Amino acid sequence: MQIGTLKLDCPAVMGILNVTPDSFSDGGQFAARDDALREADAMIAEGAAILDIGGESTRPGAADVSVEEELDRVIPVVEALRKITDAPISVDTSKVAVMCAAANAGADMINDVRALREDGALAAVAELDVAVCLMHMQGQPRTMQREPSYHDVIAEVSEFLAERRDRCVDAGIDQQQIVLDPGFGFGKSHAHNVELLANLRQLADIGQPLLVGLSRKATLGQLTGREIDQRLAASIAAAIVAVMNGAMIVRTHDVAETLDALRVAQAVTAVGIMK
Ligand code: 7PM
Repeated sequence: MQIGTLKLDCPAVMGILNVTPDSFSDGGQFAARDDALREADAMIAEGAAILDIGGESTRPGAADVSVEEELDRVIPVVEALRKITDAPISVDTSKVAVMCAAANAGADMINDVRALREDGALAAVAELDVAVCLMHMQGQPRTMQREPSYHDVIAEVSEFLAERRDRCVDAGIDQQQIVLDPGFGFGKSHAHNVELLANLRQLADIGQPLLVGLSRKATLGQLTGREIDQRLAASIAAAIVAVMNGAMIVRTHDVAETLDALRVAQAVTAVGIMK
């Protein structure tokens, strides 16, 4: 498995780069792009193995963003970043036009919280030379947290991800380019999230590398009683549980701290393998 220049031979950190109008300076489009590039540079310096660039259209509860708006936000950043770094770039989108433009601008992976279920997405990605992250989500972002419900959350998420993987392979996507993600917080109660984290190994057994996004999420707020900007320790603990249960990519806001923690887990795991 290889994503751009990233060999997934041990767990890696994915740095989250939001490019929304409100996440950066109000100095206009070019200033916002410069802010994003500075932030990206800092995350690479801290050891991010891959960056995930998102135009916010897929965030829980977020209003829909038009194709034009998402293209305007994301593509200039991908282009500029590609000029200054070999670091693998992932683009968080469900829109076919953004997937194509991102790949043309040099993106290495499409991170789709809808797992290529939009019309034309499977066929489009099959034509592009990119990896893909397929995430599980129950319902749609605006309403998915109202009443998440499962008979057996592990079995249902597992079946969904294996089925989407198979559909991708049938559509002509290289199996070596497919990453799976349980989608923590996407149509899941607190109890569902904890059950998934505890049983992540079953999802790893599907046979594709697993990506997990737990950084600062509400479930960690529930466990600790802490606000979003006070969830670093909980995020790191969750990341370690995830990699000890087979996760290969940890999506995080806090690259340096998460990488330190992963190095400790990696050292212990490496000794375990030698026995
Ligand atoms: C508000 C709530 C803002 C939640 C942002 C979020 C994932 C993702 C996101 C994930 C993959 C966040 C989320 N989460 N993509 N995009 N996996 N593959 O916390 O868990 O960043 S958005």
